[in-house]
Amino acid sequence: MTTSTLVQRFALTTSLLGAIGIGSLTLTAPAQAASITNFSDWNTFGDVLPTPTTADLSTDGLQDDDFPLPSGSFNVSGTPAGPVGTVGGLEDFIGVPIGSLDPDPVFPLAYEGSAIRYTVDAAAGDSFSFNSIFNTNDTVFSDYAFFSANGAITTLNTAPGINSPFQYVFATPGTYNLALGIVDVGDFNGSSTVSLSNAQYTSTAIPTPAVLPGLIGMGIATWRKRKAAQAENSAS
Ligand SMILES: [Ca+2]
Ligand SMILES: [Ca+2]
Repeated sequence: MTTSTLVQRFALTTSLLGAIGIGSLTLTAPAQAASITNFSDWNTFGDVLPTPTTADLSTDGLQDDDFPLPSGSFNVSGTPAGPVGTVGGLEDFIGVPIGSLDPDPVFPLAYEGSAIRYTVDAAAGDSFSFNSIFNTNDTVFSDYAFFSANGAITTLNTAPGINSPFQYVFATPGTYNLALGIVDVGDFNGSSTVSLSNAQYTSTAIPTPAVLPGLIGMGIATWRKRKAAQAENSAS
């Protein structure tokens, strides 16, 4: 295909999309998607350092819990990690029953942590994805980072230093309370961090390839009618 043919086809496609009124739809991202991918727009609990593109969280409670490193070595914000397993604690913040973050109902329990949360109205098939990197100096217990959607908690990759992608697909339409967090397990000591990045929201609201041919077919019909009308006007 020559460059000029390519340009002509692009011009025709743009014209057709404009004729059927979806040109702007394909070029403008939904406001909701822009917001959920900005970590600065998420609510925070405990030790969180959010930016528009990243969020760092830790289990550092600023209580000499980074031993053998100096106190506060893992803290990212100056605010201590918050309590787990109590009213007004981390479970209340992310909207799950107290005890939900404990690896075991008896032992070990989760002691403190940090999280961010965001509420989104999703359509079936929409997806939210991000990357996480977990790090820890805890050699006794296994602290962990997690993702939750309406109370369903999934543990993220806890292999230290590995940049891991994660994707959640919304199975049914509705309002979803999302949370990302990290907890100290077994005791308050041995700090851990998680770094989040690359948040993306894919919406099914944009016409899919399956329906585009039909829409373009409608556009061609409209375009031909206009051309015919123009030709008729020119002739008269
Ligand atoms: Ca701690
Ligand atoms: Ca720990």
